[in-house]
Amino acid sequence: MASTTFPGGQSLLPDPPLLRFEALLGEPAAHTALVRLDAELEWQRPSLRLYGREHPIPRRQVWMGDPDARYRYSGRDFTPEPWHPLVAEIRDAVHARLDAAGVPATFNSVLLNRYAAGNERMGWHSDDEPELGDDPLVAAVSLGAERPLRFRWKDGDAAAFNVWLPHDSLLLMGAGVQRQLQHALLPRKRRGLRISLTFRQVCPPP
Ligand SMILES: O=C(O)CCC(=O)C(=O)O
Ligand SMILES: [Mn+2]
Repeated sequence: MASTTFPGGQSLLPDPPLLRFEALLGEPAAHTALVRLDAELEWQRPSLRLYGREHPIPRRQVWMGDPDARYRYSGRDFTPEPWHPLVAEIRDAVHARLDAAGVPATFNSVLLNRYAAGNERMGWHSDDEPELGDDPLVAAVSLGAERPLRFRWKDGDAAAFNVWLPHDSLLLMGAGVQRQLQHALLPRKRRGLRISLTFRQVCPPP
């Protein structure tokens, strides 16, 4: 896939914008973050109802954020856990990196995903829940094993493509990405632990 450089990052797609930044936290901070988030969060494996049957999700997760950032995800209501200080630090690093790149954003919540190995995954979806408003920005931080996030277009026949997410990288899915594309973290052989943090701005209910 063609890519151009961007202040402090790489533009992978101009429209809608997909930007990838590397070395968000630097080492050893990124490694420490992976180890501490793995150990210190209360990782959950909720079940989702599909065709009348309960299926535990094929990964673990934690929903975290400001108290009013309530969220419906795959048919369930999530009340956020209060900010873990390390996650708040990562959020601030995301804000600073995006500011420096001229794409300011503010996030009040984050879905953390923990994939123990390459068989754990997330299916095709868009982050387009009504609470996120029109054309939300979603910023995904990756720690641990490098895996590709696969994208496919909702309309037309342009080819699906992979965006590789190295340890300590940040992917900004800009305005229009959720409307025009779906993404999935497909299974991948021989991969170790990966934790992703997908930051969002939830609009509080009126
Ligand atoms: O783990 C990832 O990089 C993707 C996670 C994701 O798509 C989500 O949290 O909505
Ligand atoms: Mn997503």
